[in-house]
Amino acid sequence: SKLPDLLRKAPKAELHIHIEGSLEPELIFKLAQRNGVALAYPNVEALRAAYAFTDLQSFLDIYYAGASVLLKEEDFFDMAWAYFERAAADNIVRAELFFDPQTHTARGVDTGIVIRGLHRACQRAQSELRISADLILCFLRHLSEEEAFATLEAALPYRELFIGVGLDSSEQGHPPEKFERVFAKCAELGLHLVAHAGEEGPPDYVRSALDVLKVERIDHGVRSLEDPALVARLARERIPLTVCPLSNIKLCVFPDLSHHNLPKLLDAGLCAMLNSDDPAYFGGYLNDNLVQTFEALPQLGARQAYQVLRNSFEASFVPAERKQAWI
Ligand code: ES4
Ligand code: ZN
Repeated sequence: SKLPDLLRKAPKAELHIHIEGSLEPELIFKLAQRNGVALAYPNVEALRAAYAFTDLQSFLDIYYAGASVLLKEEDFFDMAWAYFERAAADNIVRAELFFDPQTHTARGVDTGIVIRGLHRACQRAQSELRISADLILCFLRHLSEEEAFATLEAALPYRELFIGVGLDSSEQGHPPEKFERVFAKCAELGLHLVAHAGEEGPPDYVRSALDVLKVERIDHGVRSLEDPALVARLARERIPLTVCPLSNIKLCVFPDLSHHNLPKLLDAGLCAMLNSDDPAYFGGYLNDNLVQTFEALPQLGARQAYQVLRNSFEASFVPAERKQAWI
């Protein structure tokens, strides 16, 4: 079939990529050496062998450990630039990158170091690779709302260098309601709003992300299908779901790609598209997600391929004029 080739070559947008999750083991070891950081693993192979996850938390533990090598502005630049080179190879023309300041401030790395390094890589992606790129600051939901407010405060001198905020990390037991006030403040600041919901957590978390946090997109949202009234609403309001198939398999949300619910989400008329989430940890970048998912699910054909690519642009936070040119 020619579909995999079309998927690979088509222009596309990536809207759900944690830039710290693009840190490949080789770069982790290079940065550890450069910065004199000790790692709990003797080499790249041993680290990669530890990438066997049973759920979200088992992944997050090793993801935060990997990020411990990031100290200098140049480290953040190098990490993001490595992602953009991969993105260009996948014909990504628009990328919205999540980053987690609290993962770094906890180690004494200033928010300005993080944002400036990532922003320089975004600028170079535009000038050298013709990739339109922006940053979305994520609050860690296992921490308090007070800590989220402090994170926002520290980022405000760089307000023009990010376009929105998100909510990530451990979902279960940390409902969207916990962050109602800080998201209201972000809305006042004119920031775009998104949140992870319905990845491991229940459909009610998707509903409260919409009603309480007033987010414009839901990250993952695959468990929404357990609630038909919610699905009808997501379709009616055209709320985008940033779906990450390889992530869902690695974190045991579905047993394998042939059991993923993407065909049902699309049949329900939802604005779903594919994303890589944490490509260095989940075994593939965006084109790997697209090709493997379409190969594993015979219900997905050319119509659905066109739909998910189109949805990726429709759901992106680019000005309407430019969006029109892509769609
Ligand atoms: C994440 Cl897959 C996933 N879910 C929630 N938070 C995250 N942070 C990085 N990857
Ligand atoms: Zn994610």
